[in-house]
Amino acid sequence: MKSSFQGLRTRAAGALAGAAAAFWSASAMASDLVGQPTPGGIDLQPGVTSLRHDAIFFHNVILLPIITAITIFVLILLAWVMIKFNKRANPVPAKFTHNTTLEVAWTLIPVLILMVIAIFSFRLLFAYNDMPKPDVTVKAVGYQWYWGYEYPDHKIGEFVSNVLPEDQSKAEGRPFRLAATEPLVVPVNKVVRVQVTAADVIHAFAVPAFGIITDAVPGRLNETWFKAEKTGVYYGNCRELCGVDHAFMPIEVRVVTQEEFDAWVASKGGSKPGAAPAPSVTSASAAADAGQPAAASAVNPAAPAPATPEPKAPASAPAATSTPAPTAPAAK
Ligand SMILES: [Cu+2]
Repeated sequence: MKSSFQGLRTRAAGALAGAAAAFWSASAMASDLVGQPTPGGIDLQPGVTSLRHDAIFFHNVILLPIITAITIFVLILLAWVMIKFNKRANPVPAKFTHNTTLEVAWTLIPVLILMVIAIFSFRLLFAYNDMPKPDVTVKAVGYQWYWGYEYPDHKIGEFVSNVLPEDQSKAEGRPFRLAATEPLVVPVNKVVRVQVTAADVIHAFAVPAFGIITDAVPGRLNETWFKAEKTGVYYGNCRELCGVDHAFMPIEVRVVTQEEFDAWVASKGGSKPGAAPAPSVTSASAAADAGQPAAASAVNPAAPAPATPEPKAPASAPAATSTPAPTAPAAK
């Protein structure tokens, strides 16, 4: 699926990619920032995952030329009608009401266009859905108004990621409202599964450079994935209007080498998946957030299914929180 997309991409690059795509991207490409928006930039933010490349291809090479061609065609038709068939140029209008050839054409041609779009669209949709075996699982919980991150397989309990204050952002030369106090750290060229949920209202986890956006819904565990090709810092935001500080819950993802990632995991008190279970702080910290996060901690035990059984979590979760937590009993 992916290879056919790539093959098409290279073939189309020579022929089709010209015109619209080149026009749009050339103007902004020279100075495009990777992983964050470019001031005054047009075109989509460049990406570092294969899905993002496919999505950009779909937009720039398939959709944009089709939309442009249809718009120009309709514009020409309108102009033709206005000039040729106005009252002065054509005082006696024709009386016919049907034209079979024309009617068949204006039914069939749009159907064919939609079918072409659907082929590419569904391919992309399936590619998004086909998550390879994940190497790293992270859980992102949306709160009003910050993110909580957790690495269930690495036994790293939930930690809070807030917006980096403006003065601090300036001092450190990092983009305000994109930089976060605690980044999400992931290894490069590894499949990262992101499980997304929320504890209060609906949020959405979006990182344009990875081409992902997933709703964070209380009581639901959504899932998406990415595999970053390059190390670097990639920014995203909450993408669902969630209250007054919606604009202040950025997502900062640091893609690092495996060694750096292992060091970071160790610095967070985590362990490699499959290693002896470290004293788990997962359920304790989730419960310590008190009140509303109950939904998030209730969802937790069922889904991630860590390699080592963790009897403590299901046992302590219902005790610590006031909700009955119906999903708790033994995962798998
Ligand atoms: Cu929001």
